[in-house]
Amino acid sequence: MKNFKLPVGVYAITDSECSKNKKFLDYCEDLLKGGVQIIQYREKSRNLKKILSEARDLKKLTQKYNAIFIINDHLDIALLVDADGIHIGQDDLPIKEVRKLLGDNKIIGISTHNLKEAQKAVLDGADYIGVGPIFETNTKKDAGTPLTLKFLEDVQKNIEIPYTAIGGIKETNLDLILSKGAKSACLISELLTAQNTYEITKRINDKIKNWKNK
Ligand code: 3NM
Repeated sequence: MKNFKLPVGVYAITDSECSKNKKFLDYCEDLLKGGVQIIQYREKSRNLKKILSEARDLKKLTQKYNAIFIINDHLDIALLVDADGIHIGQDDLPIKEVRKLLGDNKIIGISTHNLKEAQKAVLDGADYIGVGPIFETNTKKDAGTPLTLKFLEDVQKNIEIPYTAIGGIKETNLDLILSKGAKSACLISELLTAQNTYEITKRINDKIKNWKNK
C-alpha cells in the first residue's frame, strides 16, 4: 500500500491466552473504545474454522470503529475476510509472494529482530515493521533475547517506513520507548490481563498520542 502510515498510539493484538475469561468481542471492543485504531487478530492455538469465524466477527467490529484490521500469519483468512492487511514473521512466505496474492492496496507488516531484517523488509516492500522484543516477554515463547532500546534507536535512525515497538512494553516502561521516538507501541499482556482493559488502553493510547519529544 502506498504511503501507509501506522496510527499513532497503541497497536493492539488479540490473544486468548492472555485474555483468559474475558469474552473475545467484549475485550476487543474495550480496546477499540480505548482509542485503538489498528488491531491484529493473532491466535496461535485455534483451529482454522474458529479463526475464520472470529476474524469475521472482528472485521465487522473494526469497521464499526473505523479501525485497521490485520490478520496474523494466515493469508487465506486475510483474503477470505477481506482484512486490511497481514502481519507475518521471518519464516513465513516472502513478502514479494504475499504481495502477489494480496495486491498493492493491502498492508503487509513483518516482525524484525535486527537492523538487517528491518532493511530487507523495506527492500521487499513491507508497509511497516514490528521491532522487538524490546523487553523480556512471556507472551511469545520464542521471542528471543530482549534487544533493549538499541535496536529501536537503530531503526529510528535508519528505517524510513513506519514501525511499531513490541515485546514486554508496560505502562511503567512506556516512557523509555517514547523517548526514543516510537509513535506506535504493541502491548498484549499489559492490556489483556488488566482488570479494566478499556481504562488502561485509553490511558496508554492517550499518553502516546500526547507525547512530545523533548
Ligand atoms: N512479537 P507482550 S514480542 C507477538 O518481538 C510478539 O516480534 C514479538 O507481548 C516480537 O506485550 C511479542 O505481552 C509478544 O510482551 C508481545
